[in-house]
Amino acid sequence: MKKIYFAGSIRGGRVDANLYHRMIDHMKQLGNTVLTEHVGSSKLCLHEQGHDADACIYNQDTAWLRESDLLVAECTCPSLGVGYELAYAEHHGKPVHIFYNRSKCQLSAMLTGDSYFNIHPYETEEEIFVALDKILAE
Ligand code: 6K6
Repeated sequence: MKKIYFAGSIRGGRVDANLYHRMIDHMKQLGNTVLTEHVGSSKLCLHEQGHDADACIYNQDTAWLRESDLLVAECTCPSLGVGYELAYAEHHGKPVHIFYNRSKCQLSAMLTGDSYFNIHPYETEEEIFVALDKILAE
């Protein structure tokens, strides 16, 4: 069973928050630990909270990234924080799986052009779950 860092947009916009929740639930149901369950929560505080509170978020999230076995990101809604986490995970040698809905967005060339990343374009939600089953069985 794996420790998964799930990355999804927070201050970048919460339009896909329910999808994040379903992806997190699916990975947990397979018996994995998702370190960042709050990313799928509807009750997150979205506002800047001052340097000290944001520093706590940064320190906790980067510690979880270093502790994780892999990173799974849903990138349809662009997010600076998620972009940072992807580069941080690459720097620390963590496997990175990036999902995006190809009918809703075009992924940044800084992601599609980086052969380190495993990129999973999808059109239906079912495709996400099939891919997650395969990734997490490895
Ligand atoms: C929790 C406690 C106080 O405030 C909060 C809410 N904020 C965040 N909590 C935890 N992780 C966060 C928070 N804001 C951003 N992140 C991390 O950055 C998450 O791991 C997301 O994957 C990513 C989202 O970045 P933005 O730029 O869209 O916010």
